[in-house]
Amino acid sequence: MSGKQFVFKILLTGDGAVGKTSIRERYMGKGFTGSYLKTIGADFASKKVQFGENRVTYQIFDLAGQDAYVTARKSFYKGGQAAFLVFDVQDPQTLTNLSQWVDDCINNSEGTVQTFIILGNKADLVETRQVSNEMAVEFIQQLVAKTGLTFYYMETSAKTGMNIDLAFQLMGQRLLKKHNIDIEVELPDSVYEIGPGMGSGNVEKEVAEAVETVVQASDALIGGIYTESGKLNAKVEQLEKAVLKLAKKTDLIDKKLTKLVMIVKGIVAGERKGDLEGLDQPTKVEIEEEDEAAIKAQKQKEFGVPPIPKK
Ligand SMILES: Nc1nc2c(ncn2[C@@H]2O[C@H](COP(=O)(O)OP(=O)(O)O)[C@@H](O)[C@H]2O)c(=O)[nH]1
Ligand SMILES: [Mg+2]
Repeated sequence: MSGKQFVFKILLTGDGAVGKTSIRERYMGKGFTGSYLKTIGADFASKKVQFGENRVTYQIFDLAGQDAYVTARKSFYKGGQAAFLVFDVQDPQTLTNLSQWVDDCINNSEGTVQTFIILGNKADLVETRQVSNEMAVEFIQQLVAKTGLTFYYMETSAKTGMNIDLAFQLMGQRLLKKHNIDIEVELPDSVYEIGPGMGSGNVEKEVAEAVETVVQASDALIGGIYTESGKLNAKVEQLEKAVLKLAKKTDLIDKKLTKLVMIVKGIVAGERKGDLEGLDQPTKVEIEEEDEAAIKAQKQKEFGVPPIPKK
C-alpha cells in the first residue's frame, strides 16, 4: 500500500510569553525563516514529516496574541485541525487561562479544531517552577468536565528541546488516527491522556469523592426520617468501608491486568516466553455479596426499618 499525503493546520495558542514562538522555532530547527502574517497577527511555518509511508505537512500557526488582532483571529483558527495549548510552568495564571483558549479554539474554528495537546513549557526552569504536574492534571480534569474533550498533557522545554519532537509526533499520531491510520509512538509515563470517564489515576481521591456522593445521596434519602447523628455516623462509616473495599479490589484488578498485558506483549514479541511461568495464579476477584447483606442486616438492626431500596 502506498502512503497518503496530509496537510494539517496546527495552532499554537496560549498567553503571551509562554514560549509558543520558541517551541515552533525549536521544532523547525535551524534555517527556519518565518513569514510574519501581519494581517492576522500570526506567524506561519510549514514542515514536512514522514509517518511510515504517509507524508504529513504541518502548517504551524503561532498567534502573536496582541489584543489589537482580536478581530482577525477567526482567520487564524479557520480550518485548523488541532491546537497546542501552551502554558508556562512558572505562572499558574497561564494554565487557568487555557480555559479561555480552548473556548476560542472551538468557537472561532467552528468546531474544526478537535485535537488538543497541552504543553507545560519552560520545564527547564526548575527553581522558579510554580505549577506541579498534579496541579496541571487537576486543572485539565476540570477542562475535560467542562468540554467533554480528551486532552493530552506533557511538559516541554523549548530551551533544551525536551519533548518538543515528541509533542509533534503525538500530534501527528492523533491526527492520522482520525483518518484511520495507526502510527506507533512510544509515549513515556510523563505524557498524560486525560479524557471523560478516565478518572485521575488517583484512587484515594476518587474513593473520597465516591464516599461523598454516597453519603450525600443517603443523607438526602434518610434525612427526613432519621435525625440522630450517632446512627447516621455509624451508617456513613459502613458505607465508607464498603467503598474502600471496592476500591482496593479495583486496584488489584488493575495491577493484575497491567502485568498480564506486559506478559502477553512479551509473548507476542516472542522474546519472553519464560515469563509465563512467573505469572501469578489468576486472583479470584469477587465482590463480596455478604458485605451488602451485612450492611442491610445492620441497618435493620439499628434503624428498625427496611433498607433503602436499590435502584
Ligand atoms: N527557560 C526557558 N525559556 C523559554 C522557554 N520557552 C520560551 N522561553 C523564553 O520565554 C520568552 C517568551 O518566549 P516566546 O517564544 O516569545 O513566547 P510567545 O509569546 O508565547 O511566543 C522568551 O524570552 C524565550 O526565550 C523554555 O522552554 N525555557
Ligand atoms: Mg510569539
